[in-house]
Parts: sequence; structure tokens; C-alpha cells
Amino acid sequence: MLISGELARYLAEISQQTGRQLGLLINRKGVVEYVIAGDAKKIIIPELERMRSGPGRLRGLRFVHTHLNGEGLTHDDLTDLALLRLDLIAAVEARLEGAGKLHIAHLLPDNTEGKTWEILPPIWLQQLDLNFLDLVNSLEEELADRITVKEVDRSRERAILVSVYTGPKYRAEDSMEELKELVRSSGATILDIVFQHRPQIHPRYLMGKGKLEEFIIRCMQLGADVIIFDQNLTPVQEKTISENIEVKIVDRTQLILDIFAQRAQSQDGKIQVELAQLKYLLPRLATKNTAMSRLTGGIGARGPGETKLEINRRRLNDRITTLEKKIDELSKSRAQQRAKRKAAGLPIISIIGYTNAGKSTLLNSLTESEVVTRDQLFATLDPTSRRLRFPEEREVIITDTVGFIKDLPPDLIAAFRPTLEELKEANLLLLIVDISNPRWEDHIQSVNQILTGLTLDHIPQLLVFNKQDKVSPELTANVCRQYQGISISALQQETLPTLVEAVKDKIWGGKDNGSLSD
Ligand SMILES: Nc1nc2c(ncn2[C@@H]2O[C@H](COP(=O)(O)OP(=O)(O)OP(=O)(O)O)[C@@H](O)[C@H]2O)c(=O)[nH]1
Ligand SMILES: [Mg+2]
Repeated sequence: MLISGELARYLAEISQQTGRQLGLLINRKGVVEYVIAGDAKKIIIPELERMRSGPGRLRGLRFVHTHLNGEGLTHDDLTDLALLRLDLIAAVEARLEGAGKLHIAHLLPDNTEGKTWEILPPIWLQQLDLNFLDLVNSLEEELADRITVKEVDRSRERAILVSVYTGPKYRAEDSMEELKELVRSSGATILDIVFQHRPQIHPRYLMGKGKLEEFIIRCMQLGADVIIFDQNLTPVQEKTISENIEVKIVDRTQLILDIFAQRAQSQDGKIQVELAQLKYLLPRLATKNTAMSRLTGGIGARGPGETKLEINRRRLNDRITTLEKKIDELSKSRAQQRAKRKAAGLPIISIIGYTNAGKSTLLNSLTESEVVTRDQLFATLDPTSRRLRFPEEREVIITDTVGFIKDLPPDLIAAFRPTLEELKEANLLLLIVDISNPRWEDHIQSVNQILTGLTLDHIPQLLVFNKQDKVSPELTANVCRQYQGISISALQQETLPTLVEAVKDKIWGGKDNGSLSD
């Protein structure tokens, strides 16, 4: 039984006498674990131990409390139900004339209507024979079914994607399309996508506090492993959000770093990725640390947690220093190699562009190489150079490198300095644009922004629209005319001669197009 009629009446009576809401947290054996007194309008459930609260599990506690003004379950009640994963929440009307009706709600497994909870029709205390254990058991079974589904697919993380944006919706949607690609490249499954427009980004919660609550409930209901934000979170936002939710929180940069970490093959690549990751982590550890010292209370409080973090933080700084030194060395030795190449007198052509534009495919087609190409973001992380022979015994070095993406944080770019510096020696940049991507104009802009940031914008460029096979010839022709670019399909050898001619022209020069040969 949920609660005996007698106990409910007793609770309602004291509630009336004291003018306060009263509540009981009762476990499945029927034992009252907590008695809580609120004020006339609300009652606050204390922080519960995180027992039994794996995803899909209920907490094993029901909360029965009184309402003084004959109202049904409130929004706060239902939020408590969801956030604390209570077995049930019930409100007894405590009226002057005695106990009135009982209002009951319980959680629902994920459903097509997107409902979180079920509110049962109110019942009179006399009718109180709801067999709550049966209800809870069947509910847990349903929830467990879903968990089994999840277990099967355990190799892939289940993600909810979120965009909290201030600008126009279409921008947010475009950005989300890219985030989806990133998530796909990282190997996670997408459960749901959530957009929220705000006049301003909340400095702590990112979205509104109420919205965040709603959202957390949704995440629990879907059994997500990770929430991925399309925006980059400040350390404070990350901290506040993760304090409110038990699943992992990841932002755009972290996701990119994760993909980089999965792709890094060479020693150099690994060093650069690790440095970028640690630099990302450092300010976040710092805030976690302050939070912890607040918890352990004031000066001289040296909890083990704090000590551990402190040590970690010191180690982290040491590691960052070591890695930065390595990056310096790397950068120097790369510079020497480049100097040698330069002495050999071969012009260098670097293929650059947004990630997934087809850079590696083009290098392969031009030089008959087999650099890995994939329909994935950041398939390439390490630069590759090849010799490319032109007729008349002419030769160039052509290099392929890591792709660009919008909103790259400066630390990440800094960590990739050795790789990006390769571009400094280039005599010509082939800026590859995937014309079949609806966001290609943004891509050109992002690439140029990054080039400016790296002071590479003075190097001559050739704009190359790739994947022409995927769009109409009219579009390609118009775009090429407008941007003074050329178009190819890196997969089709027969489309490359125009490109080769244009490259020859740029490097060894026609009469009036500024030769680059010396
Ligand atoms: N239809 C079509 N697909 C292409 C063309 N060029 C490349 N692709 C495909 O686009 C995807 C990405 O190609 P990559 O060469 O790996 O792209 P990338 O620019 O090196 O990408 P990152 O290394 O990830 O930055 C692959 O699936 C290629 O097969 C093309 O001309 N037409
Ligand atoms: Mg590539």
C-alpha cells in the first residue's frame, strides 16, 4: 500500500495544526526514512544519497506530503519526482475539515508523446488501496527494458545535443548540422537534439534555470550518457551544469579534442593533442578545486580530495611545461627540414581547407598516393608531403594537412603550431572548398579567418571548389565566376587538368599573373 489512510489523516491533521506542509520519505519496506517539515506553501527535500540512482533505476523512496490549500501536485513536486527519481510522489489535501483527496504521480519511461510523468486521477483516502509495489515493479521493468537496449549498444555513447543560441535560428541549425557530423565522427549515437533561444547566454546555467531542469529530466528519461553542447562552455558553466546532473558534459571544443585524440597517430600529433587537452582542462580543474575547498570549509581544511587535485594540478602544470618544450623542439626541427626543402629549391604547395573538403583525396589523385580519406571530420591529423612531377622535368612538393573548423579556441591552434607552421613555407595555398556543403561560404570565411590569425594570409591562394559532381554545373559555374576559382572533382582524374594548369601558371607564371618561381 502507498500509505495507510490512518497515517495520511494523521499527517494532514498535524499539518493543519502547524500550518506547515509535512512530508515523509518512505522506503519500499514501508519504513519512514525522513520526516520533513516545510512552510505553508512549500517543502524542500534534503539532498538524498545517490543510492540506486543508476540511469533507469528509481530511488526506492516514495514521498508523501501535505498540501494546505487543497491544491494538486505542483510543478515543483513533479520536478522533485523526476530529478530525485522517486518511486512516487503523493500530496494529501490537508483541509480544515480533515484529510481530503490524494494526488499521485509517477515517472514514465521514454514514450512517443514525450511525457515525463503520469498524474493519476485524485482519489479519496478511503479508496486508498493502490498497490504501489506492483506499480513500482512494473515501472522498473519497463525502465530496465530500455536499459537493456542501451547495454546492447554499449560500445557507442548515447548523446543528447544541445544548442543554446542568441542569434538567428538558421545559424544555430547550421552549426548543429556540423555538430552532428562531429558527433558522428567521434563515434557516438545521437538520442535527441535540443535548441533553446535566449536573449542572452546565462553566465552560470547557459540556459534558464527552469529550462535546465526540464532538460535534465529529459536526459534522464532518455538514458543519455553524455550531453554535448554546440557552444563552448566556460569553466563556470560547465561546473554549474555538471553539479546538477550525473551524466557527462562535453562542449564543442572537447568533442573536437576527443576526435583529435582518437585520430592522433604520429608522436608529434599525440604531443600536440595532449597539450591541447591539458590546456583545456587546466582552468576547469581550478574551479573544481575552489568548489571543493568551499565544501571542506575554510582555511586549513585539507581534505584528501583537495590534496589530490592540488597535486594533480601541479603535475598538470609540469606536464604542460614538458609538452610545450617538446613542441618548441618540434617546431625547430620542422623549420630545419623546411629550410632544407627550400634549399632544394622545390616550390611547396599546401592543400588547406575546411575539414572533409576533400584535401587528402586531392593529394591522392594528384600524386597517386594512399593517404587515408574518410567521410569523417578530421580524418587527417598529421601532415603528409609528396613530390608531384609536372611535364618538362618540373617538380613541386605538395602537402596535405589537418582540416580547419569554425570556432577553434586559440589554445588548440597554439598546440598545433608545428603542424600549422608547415604552411608558412608554402609558395601557394590550394584552398579546397566542398561546394556540395550548404555552408561552403562560411567555410571559406572560417578558413580565411584562421589563415589571418596564423599570419598566412599573404601567401598566394588558389580557390578550388571540389565535389562538383555533387552539384549542378550551373551552380559551379556561377560560383567559380564570382569567386574566381576553379572547380574539380577530386575523385575524377579527368577533372584535374584545369587545376594542374592553374597551379603551373601560378608557380612558374604566365606573363601577367605574377610568377612565384623566385
Ligand atoms: N562526391 C565526391 N566526394 C568526394 C570528392 N572529394 C572527396 N570526396 C569525399 O569526401 C570525403 C572527405 O574526403 P577527404 O579527402 O578525407 O577530406 P579531407 O579534406 O582530407 O578531410 P579531413 O582530413 O577530415 O580534414 C571522403 O569520403 C571522400 O571520398 C569529390 O570530388 N566528390
Ligand atoms: Mg584529410
